[in-house]
Amino acid sequence: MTELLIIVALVVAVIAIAQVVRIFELANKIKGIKESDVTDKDNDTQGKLLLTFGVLFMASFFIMTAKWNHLLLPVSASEHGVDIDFLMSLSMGLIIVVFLITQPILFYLSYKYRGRKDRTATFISHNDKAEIIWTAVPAIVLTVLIVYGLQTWSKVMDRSNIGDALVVEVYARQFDWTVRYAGADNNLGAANVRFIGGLNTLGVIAESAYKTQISGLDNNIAKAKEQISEQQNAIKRLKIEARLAKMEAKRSTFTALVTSTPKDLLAAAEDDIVVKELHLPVNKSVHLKFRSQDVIHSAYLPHFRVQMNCVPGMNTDFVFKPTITTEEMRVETANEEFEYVLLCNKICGAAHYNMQLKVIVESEEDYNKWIAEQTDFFGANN
Ligand SMILES: [Cu+2]
Repeated sequence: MTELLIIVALVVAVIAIAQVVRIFELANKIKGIKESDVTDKDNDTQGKLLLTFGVLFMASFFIMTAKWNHLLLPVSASEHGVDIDFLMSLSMGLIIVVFLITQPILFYLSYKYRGRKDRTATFISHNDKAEIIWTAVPAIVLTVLIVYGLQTWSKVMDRSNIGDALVVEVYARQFDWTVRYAGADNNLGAANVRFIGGLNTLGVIAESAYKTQISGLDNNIAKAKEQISEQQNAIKRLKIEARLAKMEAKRSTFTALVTSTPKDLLAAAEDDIVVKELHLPVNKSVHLKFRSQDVIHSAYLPHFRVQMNCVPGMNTDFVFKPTITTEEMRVETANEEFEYVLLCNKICGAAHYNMQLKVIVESEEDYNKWIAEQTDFFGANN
C-alpha cells in the first residue's frame, strides 16, 4: 500500500512540475520573451550557481576523504601486496593531483567567462603547441604506469619458488569454504566431483575413502536386490530397479576413478587434512589451489591483496607469502578482535553474503602445533 502511495505521489509531483513549467512558458509568451532570449542576469545567476556547486563539490571531496579514509584496507599482510599497494597509491596520487588542479580551474573559468552581451568568444581553429602538450604528457604518464604495472604483474605472478611453497586447497561451494591441507608429503591427492559421497564432501580420490564408499553402496545394492525379489507390485519393482541401476552406475564410476588414478596420487590423498579454517605460517610461501563444486565463486583475501576465481571443472591457483601474523595485525589496526578473512567475491546465490572463512596467520611453531592436532581426513574416516 505504501509503495502504491509513493508511486501516486511521484506521478502527481511530475505532473505538477510539468504544469508549472507550462505556466512559466505561457507567462513568457504573454510578456513577449522568447525562450532563446538569455539576459545577462540569467548568465550571472547560472555562473554563480555553477561556482557555488564547484566549491561544494571540492569541499565534499575533502570531507568524504577525511570521513571515510579509515575504511580503506590496512597495510598489506603479504609480500607481493606491498607492490600492488604502491602501484595503487601511485595511480591514485596522480589522479588526485590532476583532479585537484583541473577541477577548480574548470569551475572558475566557467564562471569568469560566463556569457555577456558585450563579449564574444574567440575562435581558435587549432594550436599545435597546446595539442602536442596535451597529447604527449598523458601518453608519457600512461606509458610509465602501464609498463610499471606490467612489471608488477610479472613479479606478483612469479613462480620461481613454487617448489618450497606449502600446498593448500580452498574448495568453494554454495555456500561455504572447505580447506584441504596436503599433509606431510605436501602433495594433494586427486579429486573429482563424481567421487563425492558420504563424508567425502570434496570428492578426494583415496583408496580408504573408496572402501568406505563402496561398502556403503554394496550394502544398499544388496538391500535393493532383496527388495526386488520380494516385491510383488510391478510398478514398485521398476522403481527399485531404476534406483539399483543408478547405484551400480555410481559403483562403476567410483571404481573407474580409483583404477585410473596413479598409485602415487592415491597414496598422496591418504594423509590429506580437511578443515574449516585456513591457518598459514608467517613468512612462508603458500600455494593456494582453488576448486568449485557448483557455480563460479571467487576467493578474495583483501588483507593479502589476493583474489582468484574458483571455477567448476577447472583448477586455478595463486602463490603468495603472508608477512604479518594475526596478532601483529591486531596491534597494527589497534583492534583486538581483528581477524583475517577469505570472502566470496562473486555473487553466487542467495547466501553469497555469508560465504566467508576465517584465516589465521601465525608463527611457524604455532602452525606446526595446530596442524599436528588435526586428524588426517581419511584416517578419521576409517
Ligand atoms: Cu560464492
